[in-house]
Amino acid sequence: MAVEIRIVSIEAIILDLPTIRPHTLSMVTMNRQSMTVVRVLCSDGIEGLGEGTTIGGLAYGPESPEGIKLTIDAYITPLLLGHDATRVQAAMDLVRKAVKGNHFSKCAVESALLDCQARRLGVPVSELLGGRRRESLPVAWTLASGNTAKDIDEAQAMLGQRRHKDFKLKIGAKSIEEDIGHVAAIRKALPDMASIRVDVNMAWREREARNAISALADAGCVLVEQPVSGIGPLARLTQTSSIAIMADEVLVGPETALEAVTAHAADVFSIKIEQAGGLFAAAKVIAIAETAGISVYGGTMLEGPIGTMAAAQLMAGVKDLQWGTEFFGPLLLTEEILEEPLLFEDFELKLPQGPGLGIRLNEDAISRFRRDGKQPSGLRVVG
Ligand code: MUC
Ligand code: MG
Repeated sequence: MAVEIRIVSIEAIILDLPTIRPHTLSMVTMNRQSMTVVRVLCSDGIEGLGEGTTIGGLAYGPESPEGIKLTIDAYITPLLLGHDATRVQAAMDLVRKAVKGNHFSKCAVESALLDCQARRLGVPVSELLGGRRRESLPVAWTLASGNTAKDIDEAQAMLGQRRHKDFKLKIGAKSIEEDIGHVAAIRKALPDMASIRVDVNMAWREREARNAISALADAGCVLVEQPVSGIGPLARLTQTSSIAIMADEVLVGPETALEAVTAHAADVFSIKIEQAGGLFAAAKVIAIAETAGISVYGGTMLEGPIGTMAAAQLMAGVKDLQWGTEFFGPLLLTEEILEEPLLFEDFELKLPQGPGLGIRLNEDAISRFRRDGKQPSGLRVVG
């Protein structure tokens, strides 16, 4: 009789990593990124990785790095220890029954379980999600230094290195007039091959957004992400906008995706695995969008390399990726936490061929940046 493979330990470790420069969004300026790294060890010696990461503590979303760790340590781990490690969906059913909300924590654990199972089977995680349609993904860069001249220099450097040609500008913290001037100046300074999009992170009200979107279109911006909060206002703006409107914050799982398509709330959905509640939930959001004729885009919570690769493994299977992704999170960090860095070249992120997520942690970097200062537990990746 086959011996069942069990989950034997789950560790949640908070890392604090500096960013290459301040990153200014409408609600917060980040100077560092904190991520909760999840390591799941199974009885066959296989270890898997997941990541729970948000932006600016509790400034962006309802979960913080500390809350993610607490949810995993106190509520999810006790449920899963001893559970069959090869039955990822069944394990997550158990978690969903006992833990409401907490999408980021669930995503981190589910990613680690999928990493384990894919390693066990000797295939990339993408193969557990339906298989790849591409081996690399277009990656946009976010200009958010808070200064127009610096943003232009940064964009020109990225174009010169052939690292990014699509740029998302974070606006909404300043007046609309200043923001429009900022967008127009950057558009003018960059060559035609560069595209300019903006993310307002819900900072505007509907009426001001309507006028601002029309001015952004005149300035050469091609897409506006989440200008206002709420599905209703977003839907009304989508109906009148001449440029694409993208939904982000309103999409917190398949149910909200269904509400958003029913209301025709956007032209594009930003798919975020953490916001959706995990890779399987994000796959449902993608299916809902595709069925409704809405484009999908690979969004980020500025995750480090683990969360970024989990999302990349999912987006590799998307059929039409007209707007690409923004999987640049690891490049915002000054430090490398992988043995082998993710490969960004020719404006794309290359997917690794190895099993699972296809990445390995650099243990020295983990020791150096873990908040609790603890030394490694002795658990290591096998296979
Ligand atoms: C968001 O709202 O999309 C993505 C890029 C960035 O700079 O912030 C994130 C969050
Ligand atoms: Mg956004």
